[in-house]
Amino acid sequence: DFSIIYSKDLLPASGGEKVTKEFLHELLNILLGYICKSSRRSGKVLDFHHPHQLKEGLEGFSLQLTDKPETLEQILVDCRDTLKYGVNTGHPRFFNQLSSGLDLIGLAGEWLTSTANSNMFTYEVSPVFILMEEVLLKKMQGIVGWSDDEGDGIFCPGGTISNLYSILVARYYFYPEVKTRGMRALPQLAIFTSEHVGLVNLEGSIKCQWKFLSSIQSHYSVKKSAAVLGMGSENVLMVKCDESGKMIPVELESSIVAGLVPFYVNATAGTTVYGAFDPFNDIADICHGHNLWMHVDAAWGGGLLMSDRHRMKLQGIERAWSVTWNPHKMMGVPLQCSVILIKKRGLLQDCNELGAEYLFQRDKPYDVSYDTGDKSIQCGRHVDVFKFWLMWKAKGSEGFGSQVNKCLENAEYLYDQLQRRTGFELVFKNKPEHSNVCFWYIPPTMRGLPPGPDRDTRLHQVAPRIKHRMMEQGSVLIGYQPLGDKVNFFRCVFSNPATQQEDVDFLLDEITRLGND
Ligand code: ABU
Repeated sequence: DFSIIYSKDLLPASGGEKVTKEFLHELLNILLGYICKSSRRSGKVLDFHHPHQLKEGLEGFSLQLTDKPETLEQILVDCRDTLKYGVNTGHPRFFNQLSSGLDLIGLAGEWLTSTANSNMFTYEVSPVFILMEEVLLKKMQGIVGWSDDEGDGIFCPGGTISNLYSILVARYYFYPEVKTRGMRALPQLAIFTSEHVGLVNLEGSIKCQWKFLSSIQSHYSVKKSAAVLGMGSENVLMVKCDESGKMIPVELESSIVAGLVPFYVNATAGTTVYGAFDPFNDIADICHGHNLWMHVDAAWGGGLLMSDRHRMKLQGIERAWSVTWNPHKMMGVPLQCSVILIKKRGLLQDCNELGAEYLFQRDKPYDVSYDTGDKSIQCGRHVDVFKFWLMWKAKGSEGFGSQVNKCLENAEYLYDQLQRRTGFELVFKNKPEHSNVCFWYIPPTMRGLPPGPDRDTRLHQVAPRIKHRMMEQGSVLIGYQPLGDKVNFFRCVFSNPATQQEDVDFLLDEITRLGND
């Protein structure tokens, strides 16, 4: 009876072992119930409530904190409710984000990680996890195509931070004095990235034809990093892309000659919206010719390196000086799990090391090069490595490869269906390279309208309206956005191995049903 038991009765309270086990068993039952339901197609993807409704409290679920402790009975109810009002990102019909699914080995890894409750800064407190990090980083560097005597890296919190590391280290490589003297010691530097990755204020730079013409912002991490690092977001220069979202090398070449003091180019493996892969070899040639740091943001596309069928899309990535790769996206590792790989050894440490003596003493009784925490810009660092290591053990590299292949097969199936069904239009005609499929739904009343501003104005409102209805019904979830001169369109992405072709059919049926005006 948990109604008279409180957290103080759990371990380490004396005699608390029995009640601790009972409490955790009860919690486990809640989690298992949720896990089993999460992949059932009959269940909802979400039970949407507005912020004010959740804040006001629903059916006894209150977010407010009290001075007096609650009973464990209430704590268990709170756990159940938290899951109930959240979004089931493991549902086979959750297509909203690049990271989705619920890998059970990964989940087991996350549970173990929380149980160990350790910190990644030193070997002394995380001996096993530190060595696992080394094993995984080496493995990933090998897969990228770097030789055994090159490669360094660190796990960090998300792709944006991984990209930030790459700019930080690149800047240090060319201008090591920045570490002590700051930006005043440097010329005005320019960073280059594709317009599908940066963020363009179209009001300023491209003529607006329609009022809804959007910023091109597939992913904003490069601009954000430039702002955080004191380099200025305006010094990130956008390189034009072709129709399918790939950076055009000659455009890069011409922006470089025109610009400030160039030092860094971000190429992308799998842009956020289109899933495009830049031409890495061409970009590497240009970087080599101008002595520029070449980074590949493979946060989303890195997973394709695991597939024999698809890894050629990343040809040339081995020539990059740094690579971002998020196993929490295409490889299905539970959030969060992101890596920055740096080709030249020692740079990461030199760039970030401050040698705090309360952590990184040099006279410890072991090889202190394993105190890798000073490579990081953080102090405390979560253990993101174990769940990934455990999944790799459980699937092998081959298992990840099959998982990726399956997701891309689903994307191809959707691409084919969109061309067969009435009322759907592809945003770009080419077969998708990644698992992103971008399309419009044209409601019956709009079919036959001539192209032009009036049609665009109406079409711009279609995807948000359908998504609104989708959220209310909770049957399926997919994202939408405008991009450049393209009005709001749906982006479907596949990264959940639980998704089957029947879910793709369901998605299209549901859009048709909800989009009927
Ligand atoms: N890091 C980009 C994530 C965006 C998305 O899931 O759609």
